[in-house]
Amino acid sequence: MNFAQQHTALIKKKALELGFFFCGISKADFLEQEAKQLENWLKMNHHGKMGYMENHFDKRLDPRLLVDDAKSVVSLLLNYYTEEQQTDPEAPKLSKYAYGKDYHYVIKDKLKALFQFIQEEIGEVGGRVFVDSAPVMDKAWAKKSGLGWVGKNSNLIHPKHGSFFFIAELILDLELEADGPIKDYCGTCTKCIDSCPTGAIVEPYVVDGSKCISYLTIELKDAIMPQIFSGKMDNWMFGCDICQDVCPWNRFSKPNTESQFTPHEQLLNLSKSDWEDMTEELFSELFRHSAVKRTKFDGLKRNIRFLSH
Ligand code: B12
Ligand code: SF4
Ligand code: SF4
Repeated sequence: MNFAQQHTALIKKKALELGFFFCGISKADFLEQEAKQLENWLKMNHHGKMGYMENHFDKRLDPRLLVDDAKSVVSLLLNYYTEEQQTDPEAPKLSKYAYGKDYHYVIKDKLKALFQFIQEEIGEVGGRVFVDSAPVMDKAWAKKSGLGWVGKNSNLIHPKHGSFFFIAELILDLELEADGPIKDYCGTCTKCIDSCPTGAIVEPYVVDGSKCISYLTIELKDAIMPQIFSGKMDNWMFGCDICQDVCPWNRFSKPNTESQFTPHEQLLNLSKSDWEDMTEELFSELFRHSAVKRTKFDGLKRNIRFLSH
Protein backbone atom coordinates (compact mmCIF):
# COMPACT_ATOMS: atom_id res chain seq x y z
CA MET A 1 0.00 0.00 0.00
CA ASN A 2 1.35 3.45 -0.87
CA PHE A 3 0.87 6.50 1.37
CA ALA A 4 -2.25 7.74 -0.45
CA GLN A 5 -3.90 4.34 -0.04
CA GLN A 6 -2.94 4.09 3.63
CA HIS A 7 -4.23 7.57 4.41
CA THR A 8 -7.47 6.92 2.50
CA ALA A 9 -8.13 3.73 4.47
CA LEU A 10 -7.43 5.53 7.78
CA ILE A 11 -9.80 8.41 6.95
CA LYS A 12 -12.63 6.15 5.75
CA LYS A 13 -12.41 3.97 8.86
CA LYS A 14 -12.45 6.97 11.20
CA ALA A 15 -15.38 8.56 9.32
CA LEU A 16 -17.51 5.47 9.95
CA GLU A 17 -16.47 5.41 13.62
CA LEU A 18 -17.67 9.00 13.93
CA GLY A 19 -21.12 7.96 12.71
CA PHE A 20 -20.91 8.97 9.05
CA PHE A 21 -22.76 6.52 6.86
CA PHE A 22 -20.36 6.57 3.91
CA CYS A 23 -17.17 8.25 2.87
CA GLY A 24 -15.85 8.62 -0.69
CA ILE A 25 -13.00 10.54 -2.28
CA SER A 26 -12.55 12.66 -5.42
CA LYS A 27 -9.61 14.50 -6.89
CA ALA A 28 -10.05 18.24 -6.24
CA ASP A 29 -10.63 19.54 -9.75
CA PHE A 30 -12.78 21.92 -11.78
CA LEU A 31 -16.43 20.70 -12.08
CA GLU A 32 -16.65 21.08 -15.82
CA GLN A 33 -20.02 19.46 -16.52
CA GLU A 34 -21.69 21.15 -13.55
CA ALA A 35 -20.41 24.60 -14.62
CA LYS A 36 -22.77 24.67 -17.62
CA GLN A 37 -25.65 23.24 -15.59
CA LEU A 38 -25.24 25.70 -12.75
CA GLU A 39 -24.99 28.57 -15.22
CA ASN A 40 -28.22 27.48 -16.95
CA TRP A 41 -29.98 26.94 -13.63
CA LEU A 42 -29.14 30.49 -12.56
CA LYS A 43 -30.03 31.92 -15.97
CA MET A 44 -33.47 30.31 -15.73
CA ASN A 45 -33.85 31.96 -12.30
CA HIS A 46 -34.42 28.57 -10.69
CA HIS A 47 -32.84 29.97 -7.54
CA GLY A 48 -35.69 32.49 -7.12
CA LYS A 49 -34.77 34.79 -4.23
CA MET A 50 -31.90 32.60 -2.97
CA GLY A 51 -29.44 35.35 -3.86
CA TYR A 52 -26.58 33.44 -2.20
CA MET A 53 -26.66 30.93 -5.08
CA GLU A 54 -25.40 33.67 -7.42
CA ASN A 55 -22.34 34.30 -5.23
CA HIS A 56 -18.92 32.71 -5.59
CA PHE A 57 -19.70 31.10 -8.96
CA ASP A 58 -16.02 30.21 -9.57
CA LYS A 59 -15.37 28.91 -6.06
CA ARG A 60 -18.49 26.76 -6.21
CA LEU A 61 -17.01 24.96 -9.19
CA ASP A 62 -13.40 24.67 -8.12
CA PRO A 63 -12.33 23.54 -4.64
CA ARG A 64 -8.79 24.78 -5.34
CA LEU A 65 -10.16 28.32 -4.98
CA LEU A 66 -11.44 27.47 -1.51
CA VAL A 67 -8.36 25.66 -0.14
CA ASP A 68 -4.81 26.46 -1.22
CA ASP A 69 -3.23 23.60 -3.10
CA ALA A 70 -6.32 21.40 -2.59
CA LYS A 71 -5.75 17.83 -3.76
CA SER A 72 -8.75 15.85 -2.52
CA VAL A 73 -12.43 16.22 -1.67
CA VAL A 74 -13.62 13.81 1.01
CA SER A 75 -17.42 13.43 0.76
CA LEU A 76 -19.39 12.18 3.73
CA LEU A 77 -23.01 11.12 4.21
CA LEU A 78 -24.99 11.28 7.44
CA ASN A 79 -28.28 9.37 7.60
CA TYR A 80 -31.35 11.17 8.98
CA TYR A 81 -34.07 8.70 8.02
CA THR A 82 -36.60 7.85 10.73
CA GLU A 83 -39.79 5.81 10.85
CA GLU A 84 -41.27 8.10 13.49
CA GLN A 85 -44.14 10.21 12.17
CA GLN A 86 -46.40 13.01 13.30
CA THR A 87 -49.33 11.35 15.06
CA ASP A 88 -52.14 13.68 13.88
CA PRO A 89 -52.71 13.01 10.16
CA GLU A 90 -54.24 16.50 9.86
CA ALA A 91 -51.29 18.31 11.44
CA PRO A 92 -49.24 20.53 9.11
CA LYS A 93 -46.23 18.50 8.02
CA LEU A 94 -42.58 18.92 8.92
CA SER A 95 -39.82 17.37 6.83
CA LYS A 96 -38.00 14.44 8.46
CA TYR A 97 -34.67 16.20 8.24
CA ALA A 98 -35.86 18.80 10.74
CA TYR A 99 -37.16 16.54 13.53
CA GLY A 100 -34.02 16.69 15.68
CA LYS A 101 -31.07 18.96 16.39
CA ASP A 102 -29.95 21.22 13.52
CA TYR A 103 -27.77 19.02 11.27
CA HIS A 104 -25.29 21.83 10.66
CA TYR A 105 -24.11 21.58 14.30
CA VAL A 106 -24.22 17.80 14.44
CA ILE A 107 -22.17 17.46 11.26
CA LYS A 108 -19.71 20.27 12.00
CA ASP A 109 -18.66 18.57 15.26
CA LYS A 110 -18.06 15.29 13.46
CA LEU A 111 -16.17 16.98 10.62
CA LYS A 112 -13.91 18.82 13.06
CA ALA A 113 -13.21 15.56 14.91
CA LEU A 114 -12.29 13.90 11.61
CA PHE A 115 -10.02 16.78 10.61
CA GLN A 116 -8.29 16.72 14.00
CA PHE A 117 -7.77 12.96 13.68
CA ILE A 118 -6.18 13.48 10.25
CA GLN A 119 -3.77 16.03 11.64
CA GLU A 120 -2.84 13.81 14.59
CA GLU A 121 -2.40 10.62 12.57
CA ILE A 122 -1.12 11.89 9.23
CA GLY A 123 0.62 15.13 10.07
CA GLU A 124 0.34 18.73 8.96
CA VAL A 125 -2.56 18.61 6.55
CA GLY A 126 -4.20 21.84 5.39
CA GLY A 127 -7.89 22.00 4.61
CA ARG A 128 -11.40 23.10 5.51
CA VAL A 129 -14.64 21.48 6.59
CA PHE A 130 -17.90 22.23 4.77
CA VAL A 131 -21.53 21.47 5.37
CA ASP A 132 -24.36 22.68 3.16
CA SER A 133 -24.17 26.43 3.43
CA ALA A 134 -20.74 26.92 1.82
CA PRO A 135 -20.25 27.46 -1.93
CA VAL A 136 -19.56 23.79 -2.57
CA MET A 137 -21.70 21.54 -4.80
CA ASP A 138 -22.30 18.80 -2.25
CA LYS A 139 -24.21 16.42 -4.53
CA ALA A 140 -21.78 16.71 -7.43
CA TRP A 141 -18.84 15.75 -5.21
CA ALA A 142 -20.68 12.89 -3.52
CA LYS A 143 -21.65 11.61 -6.97
CA LYS A 144 -18.06 11.80 -8.23
CA SER A 145 -16.92 10.03 -5.07
CA GLY A 146 -19.19 7.07 -5.83
CA LEU A 147 -21.61 7.58 -2.94
CA GLY A 148 -24.66 7.41 -5.19
CA TRP A 149 -26.19 8.84 -8.34
CA VAL A 150 -28.14 12.09 -8.64
CA GLY A 151 -31.74 11.06 -9.37
CA LYS A 152 -34.43 12.75 -11.44
CA ASN A 153 -35.61 14.47 -8.23
CA SER A 154 -32.05 15.93 -8.11
CA ASN A 155 -31.19 14.22 -4.82
CA LEU A 156 -28.22 11.94 -4.35
CA ILE A 157 -29.40 8.33 -4.00
CA HIS A 158 -27.34 5.49 -2.57
CA PRO A 159 -28.30 2.18 -4.20
CA LYS A 160 -28.50 0.36 -0.85
CA HIS A 161 -29.75 3.12 1.45
CA GLY A 162 -31.85 5.61 -0.52
CA SER A 163 -31.55 9.39 -0.24
CA PHE A 164 -32.45 10.47 3.30
CA PHE A 165 -28.99 11.68 4.28
CA PHE A 166 -27.04 14.90 4.49
CA ILE A 167 -23.83 15.52 2.57
CA ALA A 168 -20.68 17.20 3.89
CA GLU A 169 -17.03 17.51 2.80
CA LEU A 170 -13.47 17.98 3.84
CA ILE A 171 -11.31 19.64 1.21
CA LEU A 172 -7.68 18.73 1.87
CA ASP A 173 -4.24 19.47 0.44
CA LEU A 174 -3.49 15.76 0.85
CA GLU A 175 -3.23 13.22 -1.98
CA LEU A 176 -5.75 10.41 -1.48
CA GLU A 177 -6.99 7.48 -3.51
CA ALA A 178 -10.02 8.64 -5.56
CA ASP A 179 -13.18 6.57 -5.99
CA GLY A 180 -15.22 6.65 -9.21
CA PRO A 181 -18.88 7.45 -9.95
CA ILE A 182 -21.58 4.76 -10.11
CA LYS A 183 -24.39 4.19 -12.60
CA ASP A 184 -27.74 6.06 -12.66
CA TYR A 185 -30.49 3.62 -11.61
CA CYS A 186 -33.57 5.83 -12.20
CA GLY A 187 -34.33 3.96 -15.41
CA THR A 188 -37.82 4.68 -16.79
CA CYS A 189 -39.24 5.66 -13.38
CA THR A 190 -40.88 9.11 -13.14
CA LYS A 191 -42.58 8.78 -9.74
CA CYS A 192 -40.95 11.89 -8.25
CA ILE A 193 -41.85 14.06 -11.24
CA ASP A 194 -45.45 12.81 -11.27
CA SER A 195 -45.90 13.32 -7.51
CA CYS A 196 -44.49 16.82 -7.06
CA PRO A 197 -47.54 18.95 -6.20
CA THR A 198 -46.08 22.22 -7.54
CA GLY A 199 -44.47 20.84 -10.71
CA ALA A 200 -41.05 21.90 -9.44
CA ILE A 201 -39.18 19.07 -11.20
CA VAL A 202 -39.40 20.89 -14.51
CA GLU A 203 -37.48 18.23 -16.41
CA PRO A 204 -35.80 15.03 -15.30
CA TYR A 205 -32.85 15.97 -13.02
CA VAL A 206 -33.74 19.68 -12.92
CA VAL A 207 -35.56 21.28 -9.99
CA ASP A 208 -36.84 24.82 -10.32
CA GLY A 209 -36.04 25.79 -6.74
CA SER A 210 -38.40 28.75 -6.86
CA LYS A 211 -41.36 26.35 -7.23
CA CYS A 212 -40.26 23.84 -4.60
CA ILE A 213 -42.24 23.67 -1.34
CA SER A 214 -38.96 23.48 0.52
CA TYR A 215 -37.99 26.89 -0.90
CA LEU A 216 -41.43 28.38 -0.34
CA THR A 217 -41.62 27.29 3.31
CA ILE A 218 -37.97 27.84 4.32
CA GLU A 219 -36.06 30.10 1.98
CA LEU A 220 -38.71 32.57 0.81
CA LYS A 221 -38.90 35.35 3.38
CA ASP A 222 -41.81 37.33 1.85
CA ALA A 223 -44.61 38.11 4.30
CA ILE A 224 -47.17 36.67 1.88
CA MET A 225 -46.85 33.42 -0.07
CA PRO A 226 -47.37 33.60 -3.85
CA GLN A 227 -51.07 32.88 -4.48
CA ILE A 228 -50.32 30.47 -7.36
CA PHE A 229 -49.25 27.89 -4.78
CA SER A 230 -52.52 28.09 -2.84
CA GLY A 231 -53.99 24.59 -2.51
CA LYS A 232 -50.77 22.99 -3.81
CA MET A 233 -48.76 22.72 -0.60
CA ASP A 234 -50.03 19.25 0.37
CA ASN A 235 -50.11 20.44 4.00
CA TRP A 236 -46.32 20.95 4.29
CA MET A 237 -45.34 23.75 6.67
CA PHE A 238 -41.56 23.19 6.70
CA GLY A 239 -39.70 21.47 3.87
CA CYS A 240 -41.18 18.68 1.76
CA ASP A 241 -40.34 14.96 1.51
CA ILE A 242 -42.69 13.88 -1.28
CA CYS A 243 -40.18 13.30 -4.08
CA GLN A 244 -38.11 11.18 -1.70
CA ASP A 245 -41.01 9.37 0.00
CA VAL A 246 -42.26 8.13 -3.38
CA CYS A 247 -38.80 7.10 -4.62
CA PRO A 248 -38.59 3.28 -4.80
CA TRP A 249 -34.96 3.39 -3.67
CA ASN A 250 -36.04 4.75 -0.30
CA ARG A 251 -37.60 1.45 0.68
CA PHE A 252 -34.00 0.58 1.52
CA SER A 253 -33.68 3.45 4.03
CA LYS A 254 -32.83 2.41 7.56
CA PRO A 255 -33.54 4.49 10.69
CA ASN A 256 -30.67 6.71 11.77
CA THR A 257 -28.76 5.93 14.95
CA GLU A 258 -27.80 9.54 15.72
CA SER A 259 -29.16 10.36 19.18
CA GLN A 260 -29.05 14.09 18.43
CA PHE A 261 -31.69 13.58 15.71
CA THR A 262 -34.24 12.28 18.25
CA PRO A 263 -37.23 14.65 18.06
CA HIS A 264 -38.31 16.79 21.00
CA GLU A 265 -40.78 14.60 22.93
CA GLN A 266 -43.78 16.86 22.21
CA LEU A 267 -43.02 17.60 18.56
CA LEU A 268 -44.60 14.66 16.78
CA ASN A 269 -47.68 14.61 19.01
CA LEU A 270 -48.86 18.15 18.32
CA SER A 271 -52.31 18.28 16.73
CA LYS A 272 -53.47 20.52 13.91
CA SER A 273 -54.92 23.00 16.41
CA ASP A 274 -51.77 22.89 18.58
CA TRP A 275 -49.82 24.08 15.55
CA GLU A 276 -52.37 26.72 14.65
CA ASP A 277 -52.42 28.06 18.22
CA MET A 278 -48.67 27.80 18.79
CA THR A 279 -47.17 30.55 20.93
CA GLU A 280 -43.75 32.06 20.47
CA GLU A 281 -42.72 30.51 23.82
CA LEU A 282 -43.57 26.99 22.67
CA PHE A 283 -41.88 27.63 19.30
CA SER A 284 -38.67 28.67 21.09
CA GLU A 285 -38.81 25.66 23.41
CA LEU A 286 -39.48 23.10 20.65
CA PHE A 287 -36.99 24.45 18.15
CA ARG A 288 -34.20 25.80 20.39
CA HIS A 289 -31.56 23.65 18.65
CA SER A 290 -33.46 22.98 15.44
CA ALA A 291 -33.13 23.99 11.78
CA VAL A 292 -36.77 25.15 11.98
CA LYS A 293 -35.49 28.28 13.76
CA ARG A 294 -34.51 29.40 10.24
CA THR A 295 -38.07 30.37 9.39
CA LYS A 296 -38.50 32.21 12.72
CA PHE A 297 -41.84 32.12 14.53
CA ASP A 298 -43.54 34.52 12.10
CA GLY A 299 -42.36 32.51 9.10
CA LEU A 300 -43.76 29.25 10.45
CA LYS A 301 -47.05 31.00 11.30
CA ARG A 302 -47.18 32.37 7.74
CA ASN A 303 -46.70 28.85 6.37
CA ILE A 304 -49.38 27.36 8.62
CA ARG A 305 -51.87 30.11 7.75
CA PHE A 306 -51.25 29.59 4.02
CA LEU A 307 -52.24 25.92 4.30
CA SER A 308 -55.80 26.77 5.29
CA HIS A 309 -56.24 29.07 2.26
C1 B12 B 1 -30.09 25.44 -3.13
C2 B12 B 1 -30.49 24.18 -2.42
C3 B12 B 1 -31.85 23.84 -2.37
C4 B12 B 1 -32.91 24.61 -3.15
C5 B12 B 1 -32.81 24.21 -4.64
C6 B12 B 1 -32.83 22.70 -4.86
C7 B12 B 1 -31.86 22.18 -5.90
N1 B12 B 1 -32.16 21.02 -6.41
O1 B12 B 1 -30.87 22.80 -6.21
C8 B12 B 1 -34.21 24.19 -2.41
C9 B12 B 1 -34.50 25.18 -1.31
C10 B12 B 1 -35.45 24.04 -3.28
C11 B12 B 1 -33.76 22.86 -1.77
C12 B12 B 1 -34.63 21.87 -1.40
C13 B12 B 1 -34.24 20.66 -0.83
N2 B12 B 1 -33.01 20.36 -0.38
CO1 B12 B 1 -31.45 21.47 -0.72
N3 B12 B 1 -29.81 22.33 -1.09
C14 B12 B 1 -29.51 23.37 -1.81
C15 B12 B 1 -27.99 23.60 -1.81
C16 B12 B 1 -27.67 24.72 -0.81
C17 B12 B 1 -27.36 23.91 -3.17
C18 B12 B 1 -27.80 22.98 -4.31
C19 B12 B 1 -27.31 23.49 -5.65
O2 B12 B 1 -26.12 23.69 -5.84
N4 B12 B 1 -28.25 23.76 -6.57
C20 B12 B 1 -27.91 24.32 -7.86
C21 B12 B 1 -28.30 23.40 -9.00
C22 B12 B 1 -27.58 23.79 -10.29
O3 B12 B 1 -27.89 22.16 -8.63
P1 B12 B 1 -28.70 20.80 -8.73
O4 B12 B 1 -30.15 20.81 -8.64
O5 B12 B 1 -27.97 19.94 -7.79
O6 B12 B 1 -28.40 20.58 -10.24
C23 B12 B 1 -27.82 19.50 -10.78
C24 B12 B 1 -28.86 18.78 -11.63
O7 B12 B 1 -29.91 19.67 -11.97
C25 B12 B 1 -28.03 18.36 -12.79
N5 B12 B 1 -28.57 18.72 -14.10
C26 B12 B 1 -28.93 19.90 -14.59
N6 B12 B 1 -29.32 19.78 -15.84
C27 B12 B 1 -29.22 18.48 -16.15
C28 B12 B 1 -29.50 17.81 -17.31
C29 B12 B 1 -29.29 16.44 -17.35
C30 B12 B 1 -29.59 15.74 -18.58
C31 B12 B 1 -28.76 15.76 -16.22
C32 B12 B 1 -28.46 14.31 -16.25
C33 B12 B 1 -28.48 16.48 -15.04
C34 B12 B 1 -28.73 17.81 -15.03
O8 B12 B 1 -26.78 19.02 -12.70
C35 B12 B 1 -26.79 20.02 -11.75
C36 B12 B 1 -25.40 20.23 -11.20
O9 B12 B 1 -24.82 19.03 -10.74
C37 B12 B 1 -27.47 22.20 -1.32
C38 B12 B 1 -26.23 22.25 -0.43
C39 B12 B 1 -24.96 22.41 -1.23
N7 B12 B 1 -24.10 23.31 -0.78
O10 B12 B 1 -24.77 21.75 -2.24
C40 B12 B 1 -28.69 21.63 -0.54
C41 B12 B 1 -28.99 20.13 -0.67
C42 B12 B 1 -28.94 19.79 -2.13
N8 B12 B 1 -30.36 20.03 -0.22
C43 B12 B 1 -30.63 18.94 0.42
C44 B12 B 1 -31.91 18.57 0.88
C45 B12 B 1 -31.99 17.45 1.89
C46 B12 B 1 -33.05 19.22 0.39
C47 B12 B 1 -34.52 18.80 0.58
C48 B12 B 1 -34.74 17.29 0.52
C49 B12 B 1 -35.02 19.39 1.92
C50 B12 B 1 -36.48 19.14 2.24
N9 B12 B 1 -36.86 17.94 2.68
O11 B12 B 1 -37.28 20.04 2.13
C51 B12 B 1 -35.21 19.53 -0.61
C52 B12 B 1 -35.25 18.66 -1.88
C53 B12 B 1 -35.77 19.35 -3.08
C54 B12 B 1 -35.24 18.74 -4.37
N10 B12 B 1 -35.98 17.83 -4.98
O12 B12 B 1 -34.14 19.11 -4.82
C55 B12 B 1 -29.39 18.06 0.55
C56 B12 B 1 -29.50 16.88 -0.44
C57 B12 B 1 -29.04 15.54 0.10
C58 B12 B 1 -29.13 14.48 -0.96
N11 B12 B 1 -29.33 13.23 -0.54
O13 B12 B 1 -29.02 14.73 -2.14
C59 B12 B 1 -28.23 19.11 0.24
C60 B12 B 1 -27.03 18.51 -0.45
C61 B12 B 1 -27.85 19.71 1.61
C62 B12 B 1 -26.88 18.82 2.39
N12 B12 B 1 -25.67 19.28 2.58
O14 B12 B 1 -27.19 17.74 2.78
N13 B12 B 1 -32.40 22.81 -1.66
S1 SF4 C 1 -39.38 18.63 -2.31
FE1 SF4 C 1 -41.60 18.58 -2.76
S2 SF4 C 1 -42.01 20.46 -3.91
FE2 SF4 C 1 -39.79 20.16 -3.93
S3 SF4 C 1 -39.37 19.05 -5.82
FE3 SF4 C 1 -39.67 17.49 -4.23
S4 SF4 C 1 -41.86 16.98 -4.29
FE4 SF4 C 1 -41.57 18.90 -5.41
S1 SF4 D 1 -38.62 8.45 -7.93
FE1 SF4 D 1 -37.86 7.28 -9.68
S2 SF4 D 1 -37.15 8.84 -11.15
FE2 SF4 D 1 -37.39 9.85 -9.17
S3 SF4 D 1 -35.36 9.78 -8.26
FE3 SF4 D 1 -36.46 7.96 -7.51
S4 SF4 D 1 -35.93 6.34 -8.98
FE4 SF4 D 1 -35.36 8.29 -9.93
